[in-house]
Amino acid sequence: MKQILIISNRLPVNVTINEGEIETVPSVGGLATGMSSIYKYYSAKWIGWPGLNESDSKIRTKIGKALKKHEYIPVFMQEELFEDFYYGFSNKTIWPLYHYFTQYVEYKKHTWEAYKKVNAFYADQVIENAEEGAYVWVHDYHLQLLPKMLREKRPDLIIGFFLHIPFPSYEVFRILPWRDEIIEGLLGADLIGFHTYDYERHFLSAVRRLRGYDIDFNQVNLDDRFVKVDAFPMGIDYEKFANTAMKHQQMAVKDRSKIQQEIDKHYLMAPDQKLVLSIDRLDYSKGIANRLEAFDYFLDKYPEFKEKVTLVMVATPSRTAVAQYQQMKSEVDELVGHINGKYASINWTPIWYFYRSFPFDTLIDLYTSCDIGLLTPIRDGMNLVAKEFVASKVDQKGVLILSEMAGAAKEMGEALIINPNNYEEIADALNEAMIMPEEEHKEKMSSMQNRLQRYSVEKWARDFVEGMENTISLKEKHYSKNINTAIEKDILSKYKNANKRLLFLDYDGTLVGFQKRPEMAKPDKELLKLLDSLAEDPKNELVIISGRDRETLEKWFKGKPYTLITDHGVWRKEPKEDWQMIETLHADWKEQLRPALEFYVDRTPGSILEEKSFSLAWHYRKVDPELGNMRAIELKDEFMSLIANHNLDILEGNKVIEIKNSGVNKGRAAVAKIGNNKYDFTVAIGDDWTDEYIFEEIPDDTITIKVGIVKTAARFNVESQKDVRPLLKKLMESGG
Ligand code: GDG
Repeated sequence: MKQILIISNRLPVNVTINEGEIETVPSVGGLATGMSSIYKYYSAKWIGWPGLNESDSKIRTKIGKALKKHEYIPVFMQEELFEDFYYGFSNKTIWPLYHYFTQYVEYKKHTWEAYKKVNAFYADQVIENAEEGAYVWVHDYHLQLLPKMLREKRPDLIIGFFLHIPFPSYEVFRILPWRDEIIEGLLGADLIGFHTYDYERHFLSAVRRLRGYDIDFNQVNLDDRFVKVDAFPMGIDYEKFANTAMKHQQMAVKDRSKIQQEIDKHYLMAPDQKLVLSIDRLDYSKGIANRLEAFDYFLDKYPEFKEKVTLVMVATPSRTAVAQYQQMKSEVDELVGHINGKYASINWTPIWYFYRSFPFDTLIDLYTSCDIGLLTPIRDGMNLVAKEFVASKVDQKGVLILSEMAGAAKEMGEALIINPNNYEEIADALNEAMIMPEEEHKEKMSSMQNRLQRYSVEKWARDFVEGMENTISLKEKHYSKNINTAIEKDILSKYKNANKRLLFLDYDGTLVGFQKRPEMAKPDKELLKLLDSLAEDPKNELVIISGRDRETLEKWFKGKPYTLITDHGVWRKEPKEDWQMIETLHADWKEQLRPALEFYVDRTPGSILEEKSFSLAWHYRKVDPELGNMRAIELKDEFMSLIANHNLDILEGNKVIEIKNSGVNKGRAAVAKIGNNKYDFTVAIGDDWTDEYIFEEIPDDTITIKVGIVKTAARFNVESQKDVRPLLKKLMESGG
């Protein structure tokens, strides 16, 4: 069985020390249920904080031993470090920022340092426990640096990361001083998962804008590997909620929980009253204050419901050490007091407010007994309470009112969806829920239940792990053409044994890396030396084949013993000879099209127009990546009709769009260069889309090599531009 390690800030277990004796009680939260569904296929271990920071090393060891039977590995931290990491950076920086509460975000260097330290600490624990090639699934915002830390030390691991909270839009994310480190940290993973497509979109946008990486649908192409990004909406343990709810409903009255008996009594006294339920951690993101204000507004706007409705509000204490949570607690206490004071009568209290946590069975009683679920988060990654409420409605009687800002709203379209800041809308939804006919309850509930039953937390976990597995086969597909030691050996021996060799080398992105401006990519000394030594071998003919103009290449390679093919195959220059035009071309069209391209340059900051003898090239490497891509599509679209009847082509390169005479391409130029000559070794190396013409048109026995791990007609790949020179060097050396 393959190993999987699950890493989260908190282990799913409660540890207590009673007179030196350790007691461990696993907590059966949603995540633990989801994970248990993959235990059948993997040998699993869970690494995380056990909920206490024991400093005595003997007791630590004892706790470690007690947890071992559950396959849990505790991470202990010094109290101060934990404070800065957990209450500090995680909950005073990331949490408010990702939930769009920018006014609460703290930017403290020492808490960031603690965050880094704790992530590194976790990395050590993972590395110590991970078998070769193990799967590692990292959870949530506390551990965003962990994927990169693991990747650096253990490239053999398959790493997945799932974020349980929203990923904010780029405009908000960019506020963070450590945004680049966080993005790079996450990109250490093979698979990154979010609850919704919106969060995925925001993340990809931040990746593109901050780091400039290329994105192909939901795949980030890094220099040497790629990262898959996808949406996996987390589900719940549906059967557990539905079955427990069913069991409770069939229970004899005397066996029911205390709270259920109280509710039963209440309904006996006020049979036409309805209960509205809300359950959340007391957190500013959950929109508790605005819910109360909207409830107040509802009672004002629809006075007919006075004495007919009660809001049952459960707020579970959370992060009580953080100032904003303390302030919010006072605010909520005050609001509840204010509303109850304003409307209460001898027979009616508008709000029953519980500031505490309840056992699971009580939770089910609340879900089944209350008529309306009212969940109004300002921002919420998913909101599982909404799903649990629906799953527990086994009689399909009940209405859910849900904020559009919760990830769950994306899947629960049958709920009454509201904007949590719009009291009018909330009040109207409450009215609608109060008077909704029961057939409609049933209709809405059953569609939501069907979906929740299908996409349970078990399915969610299996899907994510399957996503991780798929990255392996994807990698294999990509890397199958990668030049490994055996292939390299074969190429080198063919080179060695050949007497007449031809080498086609693309320039930008192959021999040199990309620069912000094209003229900055001059050949360096090391490159010239390498090319010279290759060209000096009398068995070799070296060809630089590029989309660049002939003036530039002539300047850079003046007097060199190589053939130059420029302008995508318009011109060729043999050593010591003059330039020759390979194809007969015309350039009168340039006058007509230039103004339209200049218009694009004016409207797209950072883009430039390059004029070549027989083509016009619009470069957008320095443009904001999203704008650049959008404009490129626009430009292609517009020019498609402009160039009709002109015998022209639009050529798309790496961050450049070129308009040129049709029929001219590097492939034709390469074939023309070969002519009737017989070579016993031909190699062509290129990174660009325009090099695909060479790969396609050149004779089949050519060793064609694509730079980068993308789809290609070439026979082989190397991972990045950095691999090209070492390969050429090896060729040169093997030539004797
Ligand atoms: C984060 C994201 C995302 C609550 N009170 C009691 C109690 N609960 C249980 C509920 C539910 C869970 O806690 C709360 O989950 P939520 O999803 O609603 O919210 P967060 O805690 O903020 O969770 C959130 C989630 O991660 C998963 O990815 O959905 O967006 O913020 O399961 O039942 N359980 C018991 N007593 C209580 O009083 N027993």
